[in-house]
Amino acid sequence: MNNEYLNIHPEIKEAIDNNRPVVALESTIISHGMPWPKNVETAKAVEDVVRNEGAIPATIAIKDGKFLVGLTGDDLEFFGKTKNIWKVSLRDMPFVVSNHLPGATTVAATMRIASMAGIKIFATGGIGGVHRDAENTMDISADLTEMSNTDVAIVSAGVKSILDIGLTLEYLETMGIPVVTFGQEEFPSFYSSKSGFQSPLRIDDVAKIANMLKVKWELGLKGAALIANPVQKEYEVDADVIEKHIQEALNEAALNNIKGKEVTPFILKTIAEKSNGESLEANIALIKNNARLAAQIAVSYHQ
Ligand code: PSU
Ligand code: MN
Repeated sequence: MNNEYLNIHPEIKEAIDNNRPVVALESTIISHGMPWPKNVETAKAVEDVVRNEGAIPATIAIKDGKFLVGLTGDDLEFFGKTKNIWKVSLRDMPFVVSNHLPGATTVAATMRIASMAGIKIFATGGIGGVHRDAENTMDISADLTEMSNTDVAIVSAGVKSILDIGLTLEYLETMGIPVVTFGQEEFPSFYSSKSGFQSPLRIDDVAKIANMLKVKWELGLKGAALIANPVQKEYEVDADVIEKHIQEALNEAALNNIKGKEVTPFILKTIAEKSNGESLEANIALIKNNARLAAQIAVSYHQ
């Protein structure tokens, strides 16, 4: 907590010190996951959702050599509007911090900073995972390895089908990460409540999820749990339509020789363009939905 690199907003610090519910939120989705101004509007709306459930939002980013836990409205504008914000996963952290560069944090980096600050629950849209063709590219997100390490629960809308969902679930199993779907048997695939994969666990009751987290960490079982929250029916995007956009986006990524950390943002952006904003509307709806569930879990966890 006395980490000199941590800059925790006083309201959040007070909540953490008094064991009150706080929900961490990431910033890569703001700088690299959505276009301006929807990104900033959404980031603010998501914070409001968390507050309305009785928890304190803690959006996390990197600026001026510090890990910011809690962003001001001006910070949100800055990270939403500025070009060339670094997308910071764990391997980028020392470079970005030591050079005082502005950085948006991925799930992996956000989890690590949340954990340093003492925050247990984190809401996002989609996590990174094992990419399609990973058997050739070795493209596996550091989000997964970080989840095996750091004691923060993540609420997401499942795993986006730009990834290989089956391999991602296998990897989560290997890493010992509990995967719970809220309210249904099937693991969701971000834009769709379906994926064709059975969820390893199903829990319909928020208090039971919070209790499972408590027990996991009391048992000394390190690492995250993934809470998959299916997108609401009215915002679902037809899986065949999304698949067509994904195929095209993957082809364009290959043609443009997109590699490494650029792959995920490139594919997300291309799908959003091709779907004429339909995928963006789903994205906004589901992240609010995840923030709501995460806040409810945090409230229950901190009772
Ligand atoms: N998937 C999404 N939306 C996102 C991301 C992934 O549906 O915004 C972002 C998250 O910040 C995630 C990161 O942590 O991409 C993963 O990037 P990579 O695949 O390069 O590890
Ligand atoms: Mn990758």
